[in-house]
Amino acid sequence: MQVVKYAFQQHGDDRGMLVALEEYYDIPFEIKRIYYMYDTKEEVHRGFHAHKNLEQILICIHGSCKVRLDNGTEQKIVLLEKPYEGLYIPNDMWREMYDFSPDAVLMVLASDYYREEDYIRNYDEFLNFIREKSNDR
Ligand code: T46
Repeated sequence: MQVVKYAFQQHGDDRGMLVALEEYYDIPFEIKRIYYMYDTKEEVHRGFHAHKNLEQILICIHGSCKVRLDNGTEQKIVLLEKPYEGLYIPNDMWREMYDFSPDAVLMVLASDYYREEDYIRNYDEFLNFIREKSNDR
C-alpha cells in the first residue's frame, strides 16, 4: 500500500515560515471544505470510517498525531508532526486518528462538502464495499 505524504513548499525568512496551498497545484483536487480538530483528548481515537467518494489531505498544523490507514488488506501508520506535511487519503480507505498531543491542531482539506451518506462507518460493510467494487472491475 502506497502512502502519499506531501512536503509542501515552505517560504521562510527572518520573520518565520509560511506555507501556501493552491488547489490543483499543491493539492490534487478542488478544495470544497476545510475543517479542523483541536483540544482532542490524548487517549481519544477518532475516525473509524471510510469514504466512498472523497479525497482529503490531513495536515497537523500544530502538535502531532498518528493516522492508521487500512485499505482492507494492508495497514500503515503515519505520524503527522510537521505543519508543512500533508497526508493524502483517497476513497475507500479506513482511517483512525489517535495519539494526539495536547496542542495538536489537525486540519483537513476535502474534495467535497459534508455528506453523511458518503461515510462507511461499519468495518465489515467497508470490506464488502471494496470487495464488490473490485469484483465489478
Ligand atoms: C475524516 C476524518 C479525518 C460536520 O458537521 N461537518 C464536517 O465537515 C465534519 C467533518 C463533521 N461534522 C460533524 C459531524 C459530527 O457530528 O462534526 C461531528 C464530528 O465528526 P466525525 O465524528 O465524523 O469526526 P471524525 O474525527 O471521526 O472524522 C473526521 C471526518 O468526519 C472524516 O471525514 O476523514 O475526520
